[in-house]
Amino acid sequence: MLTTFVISSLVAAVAANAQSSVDASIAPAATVLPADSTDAGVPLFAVETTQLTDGVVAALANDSSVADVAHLFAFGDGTEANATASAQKRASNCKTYPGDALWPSQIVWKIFDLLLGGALADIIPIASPCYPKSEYNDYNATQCAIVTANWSQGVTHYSDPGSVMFPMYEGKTCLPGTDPTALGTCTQGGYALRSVKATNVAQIQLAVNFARTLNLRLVVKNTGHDYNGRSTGKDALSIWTHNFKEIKYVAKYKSPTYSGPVFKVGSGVQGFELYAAAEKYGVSAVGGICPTVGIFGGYSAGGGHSPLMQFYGVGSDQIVALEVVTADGRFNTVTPETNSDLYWALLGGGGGTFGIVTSAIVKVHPKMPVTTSVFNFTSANVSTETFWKGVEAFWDDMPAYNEAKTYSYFFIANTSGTYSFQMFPFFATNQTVAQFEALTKPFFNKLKALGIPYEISTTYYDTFYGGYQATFNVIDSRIGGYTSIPGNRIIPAENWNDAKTSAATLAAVKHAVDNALRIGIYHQHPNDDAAIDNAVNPAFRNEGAMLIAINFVAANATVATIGAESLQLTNDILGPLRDVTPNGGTYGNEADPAEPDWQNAFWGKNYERLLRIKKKVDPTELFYVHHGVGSEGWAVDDGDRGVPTQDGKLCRT
Ligand SMILES: Cc1cc2nc3c(=O)[nH]c(=O)nc-3n(C[C@H](O)[C@H](O)[C@H](O)COP(=O)(O)OP(=O)(O)OC[C@H]3O[C@@H](n4cnc5c(N)ncnc54)[C@H](O)[C@@H]3O)c2cc1C
Ligand SMILES: *[C@@H]1O[C@H](CO)[C@@H](O)[C@H](O)[C@H]1NC(C)=O
Ligand SMILES: *[C@@H]1O[C@H](CO)[C@@H](O)[C@H](O)[C@H]1NC(C)=O
Ligand SMILES: *[C@@H]1O[C@H](CO)[C@@H](O)[C@H](O)[C@H]1NC(C)=O
Ligand SMILES: *[C@@H]1O[C@H](CO)[C@@H](O)[C@H](O)[C@H]1NC(C)=O
Ligand SMILES: *[C@@H]1O[C@H](CO)[C@@H](O)[C@H](O)[C@H]1NC(C)=O
Ligand SMILES: *[C@@H]1O[C@H](CO)[C@@H](O)[C@H](O)[C@H]1NC(C)=O
Ligand SMILES: *[C@@H]1O[C@H](CO)[C@@H](O)[C@H](O)[C@H]1NC(C)=O
Ligand SMILES: *[C@@H]1O[C@H](CO)[C@@H](O)[C@H](O)[C@H]1NC(C)=O
Ligand SMILES: CC(=O)N[C@H]1CO[C@H](CO)[C@@H](O)[C@@H]1O
Repeated sequence: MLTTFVISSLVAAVAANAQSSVDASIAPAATVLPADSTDAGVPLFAVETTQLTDGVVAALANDSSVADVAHLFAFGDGTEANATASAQKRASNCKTYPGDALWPSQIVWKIFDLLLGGALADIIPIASPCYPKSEYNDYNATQCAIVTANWSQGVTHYSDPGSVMFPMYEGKTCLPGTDPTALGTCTQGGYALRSVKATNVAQIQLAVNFARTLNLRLVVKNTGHDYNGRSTGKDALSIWTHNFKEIKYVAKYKSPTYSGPVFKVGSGVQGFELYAAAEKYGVSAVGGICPTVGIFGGYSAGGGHSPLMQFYGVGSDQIVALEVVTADGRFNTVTPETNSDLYWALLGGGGGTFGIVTSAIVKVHPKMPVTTSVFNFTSANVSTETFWKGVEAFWDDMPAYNEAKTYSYFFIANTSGTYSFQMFPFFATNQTVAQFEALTKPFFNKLKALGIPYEISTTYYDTFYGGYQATFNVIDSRIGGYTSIPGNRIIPAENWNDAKTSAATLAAVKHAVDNALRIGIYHQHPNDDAAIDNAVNPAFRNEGAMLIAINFVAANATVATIGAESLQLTNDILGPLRDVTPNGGTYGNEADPAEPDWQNAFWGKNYERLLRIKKKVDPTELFYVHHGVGSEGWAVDDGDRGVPTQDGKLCRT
């Protein structure tokens, strides 16, 4: 039986031994199962057949070179919640951190690595070569120049096991820059400590069991795109799913709930890979607008809006089955029939909360052509009032655009006193240029009548892929930036039902434009037929548009200023939008980290059931993410940074 005493005395005892006491011949703890040992309807990927089983764990206990630590890798049975709680003796209500009795010794980490087959790596902040003095002692001006020049590219961060794309929430440590005298400090900060660079399921299971037994902070990183620091955490063990890259096309999939073509997709697959595969197989697949966002990390787990949602529903709606490692370390097939609660929760309940997805089977759809259009106008040659009449003309026609199953993304900003409206792009799926022009004719006629000059460029593409490549694919995603904080609001279609509400809503939009750095708006509405009963924010189902507001924070802003800008975003910029959208909500994947009443804003009536499922499938509260389901009892103690960061211990409140 596992007791606190055994763990802590073991750790102490092993720590006292010499490094040479680790038997370097310890073999990876895994066995290979048949690919058809799943009832998802598509065989397991090869990387999924390599698993940890009861037999493998029992064999560890039998092997003298690892027997002492074998229990650290045992599957969960629900009793460890008590074991770990008492292990911490309630003196500290925190996860286990360096210096704590339960913290693994170097030797235990080494054995863990051997059992993983060498997949464990220290996480080193990628800009550390810019720092003449740091704990990493790896100053290298050449490498620093490369990292600094490439900092705003997604690949710089998603190809590293620890880096994340929004330093604000990691705690702004170890920022890049080629002038050493202008730099701050380079420490581990809110970056995780070590990463399991997973290339098979057994490694994920070992890491989950190890973290749960020792009460370590565990995080899951796919691309690092998350806006709220949810793929990083100070002194955490991180699991990196990036290498789960396989995509398999199945033309005739059949389950009790869905018959048709599907992809089985590894959880490391990113948008650009999914779209390229769809083009190759002559189908359409649902993903986000940013090419490097992952499909089955946060995106599909948290809703997932898409240019194709108007036809096929949001990202979560595509999922017909998943393979998932749960908090007990077990590998589960999750379908509407098997683990149905978990299936419901994983489709919209948020990433990093219910388990670690290794692959998903998703619906794919017929290939379709698209007409894209980019256009813009400004207040340079007209009055501010006239400019806003132009915006209003577009706003008023948004219900018609949704009706026509088109989608758009546009920005409104006040730059040095001049307002601009930039459409990038209007995405008219399955429409010819003539159809697009007929749809938007009333709007452009109004611009002409108002005397507002505009520029427009419209192009027809045979398939989604070409249209996507020319437009969304080239948007500057401002990756790596730490001078802005985002927030959003899902605006219900009902806000256009009467002229008064519609005008009040547009007034709140104008207020946001006048107070934020930049506003992005999507006209979007998911196909109602695609909606299945899942945990997706109910606000999406009634959606007419989504607004993203970005507030500016100077690079050298003090904590007090960051706090003030954060409050301004939450209250002054987003407050009026919340007030005019009582039946709206907030998209958790792109949210203000300080979103008030976030349970209701992200999940509405679904929250209660999500919390029940969370308590059942993760009784030890292994998985924590900021503002994730069941995160109420926890907080990161980072001192005050003005915004919530991951640069501190995670403790019960
Ligand atoms: C530039 C940009 C554009 C975007 N465009 C869109 C868009 O068009 N539509 C849209 O809906 N959203 C969009 N988003 C938001 C995006 O959906 C979220 O940032 C999403 O969480 C990213 O998921 P990821 O797996 O790539 O990132 P990560 O930061 O790696 O992970 C996000 C979350 O998922 C968890 N996670 C990762 N992998 C797994 C796994 N295998 N199993 C379980 N949990 C996991 C992580 O722990 C974390 O909590 C955009 C974001 C950015 C930065
Ligand atoms: C453990 O070792 C004993 C003795 O060698 C053996 O009989 C038994 O099968 C082993 N059990 C496992 C799970 O390997
Ligand atoms: C955990 O402890 C509580 C009270 O301390 C007890 O009621 C419960 O039965 C224990 N659960 C398990 C699974 O041991
Ligand atoms: C410095 O970085 C460059 C670029 O990565 C590399 O080629 C070089 O070997 C590095 N120098 C040292 C001393 O590590
Ligand atoms: C605005 O007016 C100026 C002249 O006043 C002209 O040069 C310019 O081209 C106009 N801009 C647009 C967008 O029409
Ligand atoms: C627009 O920007 C200018 C200059 O930055 C500023 O003076 C003005 O107040 C802004 N207008 C509004 C309505 O915020
Ligand atoms: C796309 O348009 C064609 C022709 O207008 C129509 O027949 C087809 O049903 C449309 N496809 C979808 C998925 O709506
Ligand atoms: C829109 O504005 C930019 C300048 O801000 C300009 O370069 C571009 O050509 C304009 N036209 C279109 C169709 O986007
Ligand atoms: C930030 O930098 C600007 C100049 O770029 C300077 O004017 C300002 O005083 C600085 N603020 C702080 C808090 O250091
Ligand atoms: C300036 C610089 O070093 N840029 C590099 C950015 O990364 C690309 C590869 O993605 C290199 O080719 C560039 O040299």
